[in-house]
Amino acid sequence: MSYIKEKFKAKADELNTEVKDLLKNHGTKKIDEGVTLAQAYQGMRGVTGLVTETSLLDANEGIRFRGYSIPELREQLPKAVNGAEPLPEGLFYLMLIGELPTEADVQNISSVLGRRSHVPNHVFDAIEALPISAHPMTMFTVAVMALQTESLFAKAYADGMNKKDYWSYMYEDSLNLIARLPRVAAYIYRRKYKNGEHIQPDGMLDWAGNFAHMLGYEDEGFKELMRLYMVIHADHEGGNVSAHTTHLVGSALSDAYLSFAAGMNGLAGPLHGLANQEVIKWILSMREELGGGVPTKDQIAAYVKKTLSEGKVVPGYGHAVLRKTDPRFTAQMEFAKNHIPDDELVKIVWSVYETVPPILQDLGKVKNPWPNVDAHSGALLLHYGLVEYEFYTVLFGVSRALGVLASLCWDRALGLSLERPKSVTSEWMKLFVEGK
Ligand code: AMX
Repeated sequence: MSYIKEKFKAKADELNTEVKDLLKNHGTKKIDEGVTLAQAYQGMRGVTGLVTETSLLDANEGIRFRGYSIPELREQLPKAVNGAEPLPEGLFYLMLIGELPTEADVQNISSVLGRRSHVPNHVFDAIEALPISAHPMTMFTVAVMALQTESLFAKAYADGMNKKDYWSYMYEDSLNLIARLPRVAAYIYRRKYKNGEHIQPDGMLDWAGNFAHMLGYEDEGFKELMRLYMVIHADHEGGNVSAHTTHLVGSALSDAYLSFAAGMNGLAGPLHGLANQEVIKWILSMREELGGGVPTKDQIAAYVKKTLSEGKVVPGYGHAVLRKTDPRFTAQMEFAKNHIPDDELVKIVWSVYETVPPILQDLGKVKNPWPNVDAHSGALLLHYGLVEYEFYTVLFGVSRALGVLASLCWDRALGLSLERPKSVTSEWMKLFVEGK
C-alpha cells in the first residue's frame, strides 16, 4: 500500500470512531430548525442533511477546502517549477488527507497519475461512435461510462468483497479515473475541433500542465491558468448538483465511474456547470448585437434588462448558497489582472460585474446578485485561444473529479449509508397543513 493510501486509511479509522461516538451520543439532536414545507418544494435550500469532508462553503466568505480559503491555497500549495499557481494534485491530497501536502507528496501524486493514465482503445471507439455534433459533455459522460469496464471496485464486489475493503477499491478507482480524465477530455477536444489530430501525453509535465499540452496549448500562461482552473472548480461542498449526485449514486455502491458519470450529467445542466459556456455565449452575443468593441455600462444594462424580459437568467450571476462575490471569481480576476489586464473581453467581464448586481438586486427576488465562478472563466480561456466554449464544461468536469472522487473515498471509508430521504405527496402536504 502506498504511504498516502496508508495515511488515508489511518485518518479514516480515526474519524470513523469519532463519527460513531457522535451518532451514539448526539444522533437525535436537531442539527437544523427542522425542514419546512417550502424547503421540501424548493430544492431543500438551507437544509443541513449531508456530510462532505473535503470542503465547506460559507455564504459570505466562500469555499474553504479543509479549512483553507482559495487565497490561502494559492499561497500555500506547492507550485510547478517557475509557476505561481497551485498544483491541483496538492489540492487533491489536501481534500483526501486533510493536511497540506509537501512538495514530495504532490510529486508522488503527479507520478502516480502519470503512470495510471492509459486509456483503453474501446473508450476512444465509444467517443468515435457519437456524431461529431454531439455536445462535448455527452462525449465526456459516454467516455466515462465506457471506462467503467476498468472498475476494480465493481470486479471486487462481484467477487464478494468484504465491506471493510470498499474504501480501498474506491480509492484505486478514483485515482485511476482522475489519471485518465485529461486524456479523455483532450481526445474529445481534438476530435471535435482539431480534425482528430491527437497529441500524446508528456510524462514530464504535471497533471494540469499535461492536460493543457494534450489540448494543444503550450503557452506557459495557459498552463498556469489550467492549474488555477483545476483548483478552483474542484469542490464546492456536498450539496451542489454534481457533488450530491456523485455521492447519491455512490451510496448505492455504484463504482467511481458510474457515480462520477452521473454527477457529470448534472454538471451539464445550464443552472450548474453549463453556465461556464453560457456566460461567454451571452457576452459574445451582446457584443455582436452592439456591433463589437467594449460596450458602455448603459448598453450592458439595457442588454441585461432585455435578457430578463425574455424570461432568461443572467448566466454567471446568483448562487444557491453564496451571498457575496464568489472568491473563485475574484481569483480569476486577479489572474487576469496579472497576466492579461488589457484583454477586451476581460474588460467586458469587469464592466458586467459593475452593472449586473444592482439590476438583479432591484428585481427584489434574487437572493444573491453577485457573480459566481462561471462569470469569469470564459474570457480567460478565450484569450489563450480556447474559443470553443461548448467545451468549457468538460474542463469543469475534469476539475470536479478531484473533489467528488476524494469525497467518494471518504463515503466508503466512513461506510455512509444508502441515501434515501423520505418524500411526500402534495396531497399529504395538504392534509398536513389542515392538521389531518
Ligand atoms: N438571473 C435572473 N434571475 C435570477 C438569477 C439570475 N442570475 N439568479 C436567480 N434568479 C431568480 C431565480 O430564477 C428565481 O426566480 P423565480 O422565483 O422566478 O423562479 C429567483 O431569482 C430566486 O432565486 P434564488 O433563490 O436567488 O436562486 P436559486 O438558489 O433558486 O438558484 C442559481 C441559484 C445559481 C440556479 C440562479 O442564481 C441562477 O439561475 N443563476 C444563473 C445560472 C448560473 O450562473 N448558474 C451557475 C451557478 C454556479 C455553478 O453551479 N456553476
